[in-house]
Amino acid sequence: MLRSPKSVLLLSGPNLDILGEREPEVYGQQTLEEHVSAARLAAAGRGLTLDHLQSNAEHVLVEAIHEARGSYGAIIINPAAFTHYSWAIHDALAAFDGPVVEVHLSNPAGREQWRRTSVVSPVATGTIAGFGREGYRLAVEAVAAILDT
Ligand code: CA2
Repeated sequence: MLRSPKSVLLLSGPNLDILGEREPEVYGQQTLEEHVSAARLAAAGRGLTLDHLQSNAEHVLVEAIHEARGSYGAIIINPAAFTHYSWAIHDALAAFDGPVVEVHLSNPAGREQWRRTSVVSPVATGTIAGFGREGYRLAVEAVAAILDT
């Protein structure tokens, strides 16, 4: 596939597929599908196309990041629990040559100690965290702003 600077790959890590079913006080009541729809709407409004992949498997996300090289203009990723320890995702993102926006529904910096480390942040252009249902839309706005400059 030829690289399209106006295309965004949205990646969702483990357990995000069961969002909305438990811990609504932490993650909200929206399902992942609803967050993805909000992201797609925001992308369309900014003239971007958006593809989404959710996986509970680290290697699937790593391979998707590899394949994004040369085909997507930007990556938005909620690595979920992989945020805190996946050096494989860190290394894959480091090899991607466009903007990378890390997004979290909750604010991990205000939660348990083990969530306060992100191994993804050092290779992200920036992070959006703690804005709940607004987070995915804000991540798309951030990407659009960066791709416009
Ligand atoms: O706040 C976020 O978006 C997180 O990336 C969500 C992850 C968590 O491990 C990160 O520290 C922060 C959790 C993903 C979903 O976990 C669920 C747990 C219970 C019920 C439904 C989903």
